[in-house]
Amino acid sequence: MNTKLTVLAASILVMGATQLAVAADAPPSGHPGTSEPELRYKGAPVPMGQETGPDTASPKAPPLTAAEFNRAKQIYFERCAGCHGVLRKGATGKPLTPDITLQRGTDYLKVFINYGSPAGMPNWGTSGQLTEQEVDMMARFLQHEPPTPPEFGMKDMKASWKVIVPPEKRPKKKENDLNLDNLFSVTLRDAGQIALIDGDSKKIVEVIDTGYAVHISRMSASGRYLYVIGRDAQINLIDLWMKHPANVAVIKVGLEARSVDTSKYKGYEDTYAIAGSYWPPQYTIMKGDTLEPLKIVSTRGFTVDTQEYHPEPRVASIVASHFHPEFAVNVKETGHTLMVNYSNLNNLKVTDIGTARFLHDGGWDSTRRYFMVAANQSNKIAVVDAKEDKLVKLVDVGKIPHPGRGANFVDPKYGPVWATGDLGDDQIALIGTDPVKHPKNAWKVVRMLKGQGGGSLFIKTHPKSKNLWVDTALNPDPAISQSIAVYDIAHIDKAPQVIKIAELANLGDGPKRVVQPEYNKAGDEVWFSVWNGKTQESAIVVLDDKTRKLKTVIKDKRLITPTGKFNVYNTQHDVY
Ligand code: DHE
Repeated sequence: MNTKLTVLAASILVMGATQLAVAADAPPSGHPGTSEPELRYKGAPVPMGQETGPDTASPKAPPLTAAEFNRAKQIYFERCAGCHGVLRKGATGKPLTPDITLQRGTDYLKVFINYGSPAGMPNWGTSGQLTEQEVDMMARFLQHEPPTPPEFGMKDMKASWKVIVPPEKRPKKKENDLNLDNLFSVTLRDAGQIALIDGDSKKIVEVIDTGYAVHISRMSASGRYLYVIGRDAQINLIDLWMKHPANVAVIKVGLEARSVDTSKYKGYEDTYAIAGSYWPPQYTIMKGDTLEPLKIVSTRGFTVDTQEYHPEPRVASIVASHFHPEFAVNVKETGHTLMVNYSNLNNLKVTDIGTARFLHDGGWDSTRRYFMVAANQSNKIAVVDAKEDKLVKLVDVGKIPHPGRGANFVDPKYGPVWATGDLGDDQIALIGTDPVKHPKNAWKVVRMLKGQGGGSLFIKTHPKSKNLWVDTALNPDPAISQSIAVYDIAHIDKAPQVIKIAELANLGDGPKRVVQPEYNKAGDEVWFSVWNGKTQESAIVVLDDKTRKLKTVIKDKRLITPTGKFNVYNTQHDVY
């Protein structure tokens, strides 16, 4: 391991010992002006702590000892960088660069850190999360030049890249009896693992080590390869054809990341993988079957509206187009959706579509032509036409939309719609998606449903289902975060039924957040994670979609902090 990676590994160990701010059992913010779901969600730690360049004390700033500098840096990455940016140039939170902080001075900064602000800054001091000494130390630290984490280029990627089983040594055909179409890859977030669960028997087939605070899984076009990304920007490539599916390649594409996908256009099935990083701000195209890094592209640039330079616009969701050999790469802070054409990597063609700032998650409409992506802090959904490669519309929705990949169904009155729930309020927006047969409704909010409350993360249905499921995993009220709302699509304007999912799991203590509905391949079962703290028991609850009655509870001591669940067939074919 080279020095940089050794330092990184050490910093990850440090982070591993710290409880994540956004973990299921994170303490509430306690600040009246700050919505708790928002804080739980976005104020997450950056897994890099010590992995920064040399510390430079600024002569004009109040003094800090080396030990204080190190501790302050750690606290900054754990608690502040998620909102204020790694470089402190501002992201969803305000910029905190020395030109601003020096003018404010220590006392002013201390008040802010202590009491928070109605604009969303938590009260780190009065909530007891930082001691008086720590508040004072942070106020002084913020007046020094921000320590900058290193870049991560081809040399670093190659040093981290390992092909565990080369393609020629892999099976020529499927060597296990698994019904791969109905296999689920389940994120075991705080264990840094995924569990492969057989959707037919509901048994755990394998538990596989992945990156730190593992985040999402995506499937190759053929359904053979599973790609898993951790927050530490580690990608694990798992071959589902092996007798015992296992890692066949691994790489790190940066210091922090969230998204991965694979080429799905005809003729390019399984050819390329792509991952977007939060730090450094870049995306990397890799060989699909080995993860060999081929091309790295920076996303630094200008905001779409005010056209100001942003030094660290993070890469949020990425999806693979079905209309062109392209990936849609969403650059968060600047608000650009990049259609990256992978047919010629040396002469890379990128169509830069200006959408809206703070792009986050999203999914296709039912025709897979229009990509619907949440610009979350802008309270908008951007509709991108992947055939014509252009912005169709920015649709105003509720506060902080968070669709996951969203839900497609046919509204009894308005025709085909795609839906999102919100983190910041109790609304669920239904947006018309059929410009041909329902042109009047297209790209408009045709209905706003009322949900259980804010803190919604994921919404789901299936083409064969008559139900629409909406979670409220981050709502501060346990009665709401532990249950799910289900709407009858045929009577979509009727109040939803509320099902107490966590209660069905019959677990011990803990937050037991009910998160991310996911269907099986047949579309007749829906799975929910009951996400508990790392040392508490969690479970997956499976309901019969038609009767809405309990089918099974999956419990196993290896099911540590299950969150996202990815059915192979539905993920491979973008069914949602
Ligand atoms: Fe996620 C998707 C980023 C916290 C569970 N999350 C995404 C995507 C992004 C993102 C950009 C879209 C990826 C894509 O489609 O290519 N998530 C972030 C964050 O920046 C954030 C707010 C804070 C952080 O530090 O990571 C964050 N995410 C969480 C969680 O705390 C969740 C609830 C639990 C967990 O496992 O960590 C969580 N995110 C998920 C899931 C998806 C996701 C399950 C995929 C949903 C899907 O159906 O595709």
